[in-house]
Amino acid sequence: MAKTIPALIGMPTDLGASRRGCSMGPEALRVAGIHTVLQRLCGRGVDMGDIKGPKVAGEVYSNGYRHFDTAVAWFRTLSERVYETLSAGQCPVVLGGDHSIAIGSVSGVARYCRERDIPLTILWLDAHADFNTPATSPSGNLHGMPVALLTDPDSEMLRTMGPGNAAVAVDSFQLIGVRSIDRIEKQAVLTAGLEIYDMRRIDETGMRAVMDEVLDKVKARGGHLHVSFDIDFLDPLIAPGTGTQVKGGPDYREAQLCMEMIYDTGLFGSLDLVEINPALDIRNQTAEIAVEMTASLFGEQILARHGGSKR
Ligand code: HAR
Ligand code: MN
Ligand code: MN
Ligand code: MN
Repeated sequence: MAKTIPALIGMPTDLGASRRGCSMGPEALRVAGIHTVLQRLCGRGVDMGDIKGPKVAGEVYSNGYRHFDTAVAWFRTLSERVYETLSAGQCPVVLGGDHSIAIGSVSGVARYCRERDIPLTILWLDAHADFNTPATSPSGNLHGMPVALLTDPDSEMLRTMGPGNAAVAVDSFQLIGVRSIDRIEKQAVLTAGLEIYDMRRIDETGMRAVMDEVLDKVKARGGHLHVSFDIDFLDPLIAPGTGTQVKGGPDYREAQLCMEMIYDTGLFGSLDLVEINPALDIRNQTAEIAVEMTASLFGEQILARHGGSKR
């Protein structure tokens, strides 16, 4: 899918997070030049503009969720847009927004793959496991729940989003960079058998060995690779513009290697860029780093390797 046409889809919402501001993420990424970079690397690219959805008025809690009804409307639209984009042979690049929007994007990708019998792997790059449920969440915030809600066969969220939005198998997910899990969430992760490459693992063996192991599994499976990139994956020293910083993440080169190795598989086909909060950033540096990481995912290389791209 590497030669595909990237299609930017803005999701300007922060209803899944406590701290407001990542609704400005799509514009910050555009200002940082994401469109120009992708056009340079892919020859062309389209900007489909921003999805529109309901604004949140005050705090609305129901059944352990904050803003369930509002979220459903946004996610349903995104799921359809991502599905249509893939069906048109393009590569959706979803500009968040908080990480709950991945419920919409992954759901759309999963529908596309399911209908065509294409195996799907989701690389979840994140400081957090995002495996809370309304029952376990300390906050009710949807951005702490997407992996759990996407993998639950009885998911109230997916059901309410409508037909086509079915649960994704737990073993489709590979989490990388995790270093913050809530107490009950940790138990749930173990019970579910979710595959997590935490920071200690990266420290012990290095990013290269971790990515070799993960990507060997991805290549054996084949099919479609979706990358859900939560910017808090990165060390906050290089990416401070995010609402839930956690110390001790991958540094610039570790993260770039991760992206370069993903590109090399030739299976990468859709992307979320989430949790960039311009209200907390310094001169848009976090959005700029996100664009630099995205460039590597789309094949930018220091020097051509493996007889591959000279871009
Ligand atoms: N685990 C906490 C919660 O569920 C914090 C989750 C923060 N999530 C994100 N996305 N920033 O990874 O509330
Ligand atoms: Mn996340
Ligand atoms: Mn996170
Ligand atoms: Mn390190």
